[in-house]
Amino acid sequence: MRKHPAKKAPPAGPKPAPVPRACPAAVSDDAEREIGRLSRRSLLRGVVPVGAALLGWRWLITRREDNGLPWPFRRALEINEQLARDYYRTARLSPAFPRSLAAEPRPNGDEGMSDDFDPERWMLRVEGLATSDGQSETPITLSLDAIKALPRTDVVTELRCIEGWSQVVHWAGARFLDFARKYPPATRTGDPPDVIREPEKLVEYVRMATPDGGYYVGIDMASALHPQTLLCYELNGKPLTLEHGAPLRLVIPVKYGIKSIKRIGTITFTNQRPSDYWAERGYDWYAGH
Ligand SMILES: Nc1nc2c(c(=O)[nH]1)N[C@H]1C(S)=C(S)[C@@H](COP(=O)(O)O)O[C@H]1N2
Ligand SMILES: [Mo]
Repeated sequence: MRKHPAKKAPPAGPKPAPVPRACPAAVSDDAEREIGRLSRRSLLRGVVPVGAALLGWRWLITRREDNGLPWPFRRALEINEQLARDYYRTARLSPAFPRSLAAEPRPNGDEGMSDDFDPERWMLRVEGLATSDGQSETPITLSLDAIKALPRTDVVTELRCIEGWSQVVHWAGARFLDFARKYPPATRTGDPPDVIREPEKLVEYVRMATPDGGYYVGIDMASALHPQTLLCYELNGKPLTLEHGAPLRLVIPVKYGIKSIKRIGTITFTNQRPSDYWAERGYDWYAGH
């Protein structure tokens, strides 16, 4: 055992005068208060949260089960999944702009927009819909009211033309996604369609053409179901005019303007990659940007 070094002897000589202390009793009271304050604080910082966490944990693990997990865990997984899906979708969102920047775009291109068109007699033809066994059935026709009955959605995005100009426009209409939920496409697999949970099972393409067949576009299903893709009937707060594609046009901000077909006559869900007016004239079929 090591010996402690011997204490130094106090220096010889007269005892130093005691250092004056301001009221010793007050000092120890202060110290006690400080200790009390610290332990109360450590109680709040340590014991209370730990206790709360334990209670919380007990609450969690004693919850009703949902698919083999206490429901709060199941909900957390579902929220995670939703976040992942939302992230996937929103990761590709086209930039949105303030409405104050929106203006009327130059009317551009009138292929397939013959003068003898009568908007009053217009009906939308839809082909390639699913039946309950996932196969396509006979075409249906829809009025504009059927499209307007779907939830109205606004987007303020840039219309970008391959000619080099672009314009911020405020469009309104039905999301193509909501249209496809109400009128589901046939599937490739023969399964019943589930547009939200199993879009990969749907046929791969959407074809749209003007009533006279003079202009037509092919769209991949993922871009058609993109949350900013609209079946549009309003431009900058007013009903679409004929030159901008009344009664119904496509607005697909993730692609160049060539794909935003005006005056849609027919929508076809199909597994054959559709021909495309501008792709046949040398432009990129996908036309994303
Ligand atoms: N039916 C039809 N839709 C069309 C076109 C066309 O020639 N015919 N041109 C496309 C092109 S190249 C562009 S840039 C946009 C322009 O839309 P806007 O005329 O409403 O500005 O429409 C697209 N949709
Ligand atoms: Mo364009």
